[in-house]
Amino acid sequence: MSRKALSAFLMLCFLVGFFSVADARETIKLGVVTKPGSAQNICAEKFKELLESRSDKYEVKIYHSASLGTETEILQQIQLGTVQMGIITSGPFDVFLPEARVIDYPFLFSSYEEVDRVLDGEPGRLLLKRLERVGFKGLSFSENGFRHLTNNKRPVHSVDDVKGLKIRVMESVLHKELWRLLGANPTPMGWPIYTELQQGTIDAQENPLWVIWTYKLYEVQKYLTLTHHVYSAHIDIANLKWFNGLPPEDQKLIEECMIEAAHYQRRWNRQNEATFLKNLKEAGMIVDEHPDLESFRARVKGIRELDIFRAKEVQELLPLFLRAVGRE
Ligand code: EAX
Repeated sequence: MSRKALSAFLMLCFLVGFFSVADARETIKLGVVTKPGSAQNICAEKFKELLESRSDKYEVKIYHSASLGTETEILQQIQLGTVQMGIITSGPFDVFLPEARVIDYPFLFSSYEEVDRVLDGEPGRLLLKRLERVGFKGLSFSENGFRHLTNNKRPVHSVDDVKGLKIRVMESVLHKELWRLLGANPTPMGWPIYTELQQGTIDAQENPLWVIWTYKLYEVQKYLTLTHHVYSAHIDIANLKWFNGLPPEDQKLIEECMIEAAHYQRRWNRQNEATFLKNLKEAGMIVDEHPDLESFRARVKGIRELDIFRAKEVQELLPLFLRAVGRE
């Protein structure tokens, strides 16, 4: 090889090497159960955009539309470390960490301001920290929203109308107990559930308005009751071991990007809520906007006495959350 050819060859090797190093971003697998356009996905996409624009070290690959299974299954994969991150509804966390169910305590929050104050404050921080016990790094809370009841049997105005409804609930210990207390016949199932509703295996389900709209549940559910019975967060998490193995400045960046994405997504949820309700009415759902919530509250009053809330680790957090909303 002539000297000229050799130096051209070396230059080529250098350039190839340079570009492949510059392009070698580490892939972060991030799981959400929902499809594009959903609350979880809005947060995931924002996080991806922020992190990839602020660092050239990572590429975020979003696994969505149940491609990794149900939320419970995604949580298991994050725990194992085969998936690094996830944006997961708070409900199913209580199978992994009982105290996570304090967020979903029925009728806990009465406004979004209260939600932000508590989840962004000390109680929320403590709960995120507790997740480390089961192998998760808790980064932030984004939002599923206040949950409402839909069914295909009859208008539900007071709690007595719930009696005997076959309702799908999340794979959560609390949600199953809650609907049992309310008089329904609850079956825990992962997401999605359109087919089960369509085929009539179940009569009812409960979810925030965006879900009922985005997943076209109005096609298979006639009645909507604005029960606001549970505020549902997403907990935005990473595998703890993976996260702790990253350079500190990257940990900080990832956390910042997720917090920012979560705040962006909460705004999106709140800004669009009225439109979702309008759309659902226009789609023909029969909506009870002012149900007899007192009857619901009265029925679940004793929930605190159940073992699921008396467990020691739950008791360590519940009073804190109740106090934070002025309930004790
Ligand atoms: O976000 O399973 C559920 O009911 C969740 O709210 C669902 O993932 C939609």
